[in-house]
Amino acid sequence: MTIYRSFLVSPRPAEPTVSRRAALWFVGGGSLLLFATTVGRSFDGLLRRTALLAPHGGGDPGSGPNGFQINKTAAYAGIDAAETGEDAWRLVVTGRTGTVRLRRDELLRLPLYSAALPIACVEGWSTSDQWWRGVRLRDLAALVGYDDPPDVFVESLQRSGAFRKAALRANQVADSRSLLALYVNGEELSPDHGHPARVIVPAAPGVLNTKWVARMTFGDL
Ligand SMILES: Nc1nc2c(c(=O)[nH]1)N[C@H]1C(S)=C(S)[C@@H](COP(=O)(O)O)O[C@H]1N2
Ligand SMILES: [Mo]
Repeated sequence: MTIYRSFLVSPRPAEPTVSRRAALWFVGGGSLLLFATTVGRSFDGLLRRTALLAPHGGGDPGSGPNGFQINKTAAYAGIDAAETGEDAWRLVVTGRTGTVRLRRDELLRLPLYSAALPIACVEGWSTSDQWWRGVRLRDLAALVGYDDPPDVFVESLQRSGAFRKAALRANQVADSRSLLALYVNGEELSPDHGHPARVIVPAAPGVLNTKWVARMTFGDL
């Protein structure tokens, strides 16, 4: 930081502003960073090869539907294609002013926004940024009576398992990057990534990014 600053504020740019020692430190720091990245990557590779921790998207980081790995497949979660289809699926949103049931095509008529966000699973893997597109969580809160977003309790079509539900804090709902995503990387969400709709929020463990969302209940939890 200080090195950068001394570059920026240097009154006489022609003069060398980085001492030899600082330059060495800088280069050293650079290769350390490179080293750390490489170690991280091969560590990642090891994790991917161990059956227990490996994401189920395949052997390499970018594989899986929509171009990135998956945690639990739709089949594993017991998601039936019949309940995710246009005719059957409704998003049930509840809040201060009551309950709203939205078809997918109705959701798509709300303002859609994009956010580049990764999925970071506590099991030890994460994706690079993926390009999500969907409805802002705070807009869904507004639909049921909140100008100031409260917490939300999100439930999946998935009937059992610890990951079928998640609670998000008011500040996570308020973040303009927090979406109920309908698309990722320019495509429809694939079944395994949570079709027809899934949560994506910034800077949170992957487990909060509930897939196959069926119900959202706003209100302080
Ligand atoms: N309904 C449901 N949502 C879920 C899960 C799940 O098992 N069921 N797994 C969570 C976990 S632990 C992670 S890391 C992410 C993984 O998302 P992905 O499979 O699309 O990569 O989804 C989250 N959402
Ligand atoms: Mo996860």
